[in-house]
Amino acid sequence: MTARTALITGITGQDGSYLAELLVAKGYTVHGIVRRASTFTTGRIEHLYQDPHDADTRLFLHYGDLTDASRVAGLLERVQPDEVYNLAAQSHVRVSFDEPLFTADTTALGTTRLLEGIRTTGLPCRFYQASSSEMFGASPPPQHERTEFHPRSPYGVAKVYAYWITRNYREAYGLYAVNGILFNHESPRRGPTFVTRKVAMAAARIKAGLQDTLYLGNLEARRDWGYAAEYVDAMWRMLQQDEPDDYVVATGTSYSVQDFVEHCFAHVGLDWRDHVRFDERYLRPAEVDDLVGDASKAARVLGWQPTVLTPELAGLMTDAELRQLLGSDGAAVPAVPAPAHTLAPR
Ligand code: NAP
Ligand code: F7E
Repeated sequence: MTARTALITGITGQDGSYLAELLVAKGYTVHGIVRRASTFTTGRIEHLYQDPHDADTRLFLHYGDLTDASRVAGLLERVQPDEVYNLAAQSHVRVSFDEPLFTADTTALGTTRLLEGIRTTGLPCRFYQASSSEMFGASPPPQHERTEFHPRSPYGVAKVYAYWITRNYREAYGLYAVNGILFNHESPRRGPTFVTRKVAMAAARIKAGLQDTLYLGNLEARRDWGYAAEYVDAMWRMLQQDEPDDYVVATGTSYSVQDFVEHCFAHVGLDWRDHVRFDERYLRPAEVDDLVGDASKAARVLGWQPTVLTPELAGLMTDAELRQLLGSDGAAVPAVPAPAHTLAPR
């Protein structure tokens, strides 16, 4: 056990919640930055939350936004973290085509605001940047740490900027700053408009008789899908090395969107062809066709290995949705709200 302090941006997101769990379990005091909204956005970390008045509280939340440089610097000064994990981003690729400037401000410049805050306050902390396989874009697989970047979306471009500013602060100022280049990782906590969660939710809802049709875009794109709960461990390992470096984190396997759909529907005894329909609104102006990561460096240096591969992931995500829908006696619970993607077409 350790008495270290971590600051997590994006703590309310999928990865932020798993990372907060991991660090609290390791004995860290964890501080998270939360955007102010008119409703609570802390659902994914509710189980970790303790009254800040309790003497043994080790999770603290602070309002803040990566677009606000003075707030970011002020929080760094106040929290005095040993480790900073920058997970905050406008992380949806399709949305980044609609909101390229907001995506750049948060996902690219937000990283510089944090790094500048660390540099100007002189904090001796370690910095993790959530880089993405989307940076490889059109470069053919398998992709590894030396593969050329060819991003295909404003999101991918913003992540390339964030990758290089992280390396630049390492080279220019000697900061301990690393890039984790993570391939797609999913879980029951995945946002409902990403394809895996959207499919798992629909398969369960169709099985429960609450929905009949699922509209999707490109079924041919291939992704290297791993399990988010395992990937946050790789983030932590990167900050425990003697020297800062960059690492690809992936399973090394590739499946198409159609494969994922088939797995989820077959898992609940359905034929996907009876329910899935095409809708062009889910296509992107430019697509990333084929991502397969080579994570041999992470295995060799960090001792990190994935254990959950895509077929198992599809099963566990679909099971989680079914558990949400079905009562303990197996009866369908009728008052389940419609999934977000039916409200906001994304
Ligand atoms: P996510 O679920 O979309 O979470 C994103 C987090 O960023 C949320 O907590 C969100 O807050 C916060 N955020 C967004 N804009 C912000 C801003 N301007 N200021 C402060 N916070 C802001 O993403 P994720 O899947 O956990 O991914 C974590 C990170 O890894 C992201 O940077 C993502 O781009 C990157 N990444 C993800 C994957 C993947 O497959 N999941 C792969 C490679 C890289 P709200 O809750 O208020 O929206
Ligand atoms: O799309 C296709 C879509 O939105 C996967 C983010 O975490 O991983 C994620 O980005 C594929 C694409 O994830 C639908 O065209 C078909 O080819 O689940 P996604 P993503 O774009 O790979 C990377 C590594 C990140 O860093 C990002 O932050 O699925 N697809 N039909 C669809 N996608 C969506 N969302 N919805 C559909 O209806």
